[in-house]
Amino acid sequence: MNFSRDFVFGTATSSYQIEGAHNEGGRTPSIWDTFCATPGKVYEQHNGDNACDHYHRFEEDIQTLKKLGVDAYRFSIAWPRIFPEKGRYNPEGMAFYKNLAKRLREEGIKPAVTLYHWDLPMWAHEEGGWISRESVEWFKDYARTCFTELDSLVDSWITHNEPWCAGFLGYHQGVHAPGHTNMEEAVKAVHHMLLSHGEAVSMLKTEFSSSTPIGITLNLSPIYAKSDSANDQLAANNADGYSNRWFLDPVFKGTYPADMMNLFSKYVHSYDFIKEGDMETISVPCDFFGINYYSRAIVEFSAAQDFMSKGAFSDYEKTGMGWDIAPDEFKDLIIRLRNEYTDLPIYITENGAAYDDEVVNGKVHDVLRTRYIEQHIQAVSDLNDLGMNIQGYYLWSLLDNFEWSFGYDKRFGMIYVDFDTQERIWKDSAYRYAEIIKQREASLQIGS
Ligand code: GBH
Repeated sequence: MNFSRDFVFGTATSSYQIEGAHNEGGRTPSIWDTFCATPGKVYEQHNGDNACDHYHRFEEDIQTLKKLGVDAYRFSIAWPRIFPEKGRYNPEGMAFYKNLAKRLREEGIKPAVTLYHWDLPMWAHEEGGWISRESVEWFKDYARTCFTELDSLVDSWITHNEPWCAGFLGYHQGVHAPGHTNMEEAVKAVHHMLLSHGEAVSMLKTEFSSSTPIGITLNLSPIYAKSDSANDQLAANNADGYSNRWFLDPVFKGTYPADMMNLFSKYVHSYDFIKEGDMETISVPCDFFGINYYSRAIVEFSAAQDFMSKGAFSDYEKTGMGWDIAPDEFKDLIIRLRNEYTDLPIYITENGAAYDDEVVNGKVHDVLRTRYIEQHIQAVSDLNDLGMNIQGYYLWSLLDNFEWSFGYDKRFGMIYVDFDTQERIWKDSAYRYAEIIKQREASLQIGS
């Protein structure tokens, strides 16, 4: 592996997944609190009420980050801590993030801050949520407050995390909050999320004249057809449209893909929610591009599955989520993005794997996760050797945490969390990650 000194090694979390303290500091519920309380939505009806109790233990967690030797820490802000009610700013909620960012900086760790990692305030949902175009205005108010209070303490801003999940899993597949199953709503929700992204980017640059880098994070998955048959090829094209192009095209080309607009029009009765100027707003230039990569997919044709396409059998080794381990396909993905979409610096803002970890004599030998991480960091190094300009890698995740609809059943952390005692235990992967970060410095000293 070969990384320059200014390559950023980091790790990532999100507010609802780790903070807990759901009713402290003036926080009101988000759509995830409500979704968790709805029977049948989340594994064993788990919720983020306490999660990793990071809200109270952030000092300890910062010490862990320091021991790991990471350059940067990616976390998200809980919107309902900042605006617990419509139009009411809550400085106490902001104080938590100000202090967190300040303490990170004092320890030499760069804060990379995501504005929206899925915890929409319930008040906003009750007023129509992302389906309403007004959400763009609510998000702008929220972003403006965050920029005002935090811009001087933050090293990079990410507007949205994975609008595919927030939009399509939340409003179309119904497996994420708010649990709707309406494609027309989902397409509108995505549009408003993307608009709010563009508006926030422009705001930071014009209203604030800030030079803090800002971008968006998309979850992208390379998709392959099961066979050469025209039907399977079509299925792959459609799945790619639904998962990837529906986001890449507007952000980088200022258009939605025409073939997908056509397919979606079976459900979307009118596209008149796309107003003049919207596509220019969405495609405003950013400073970097964030990518979350976990897996690839293979699809086959099925008339019933429509544009979602049917997942096909794959003989690849899987993680504990059942997702294919595919570092080579990760390389295909990045090369394609360079060829078809953008020259912006890329950050891998998430990559990692869940496994059923076991604590034995106070240790966690997570051999498979360690290998997954090594393979993907090696892929980043290979990609940079090809000139792909990836400037950072954030491991998902620092801690085992609330894995959305899987509750605490799936562990993504490099640090094990005992959710009864809140004890944190370093897994082997954490030691290995710290070593990789350190080795970079050692090898560079020899080389330079
Ligand atoms: C991210 O979502 C989230 O940002 C984060 O909050 C979460 O904890 C983390 O990942 C782990 O899940 O088609 O079967 O091959 C990732 C969401 C994961 C969605 C991979 C699409 C495709 C799996 N994506 N998934 S498959």
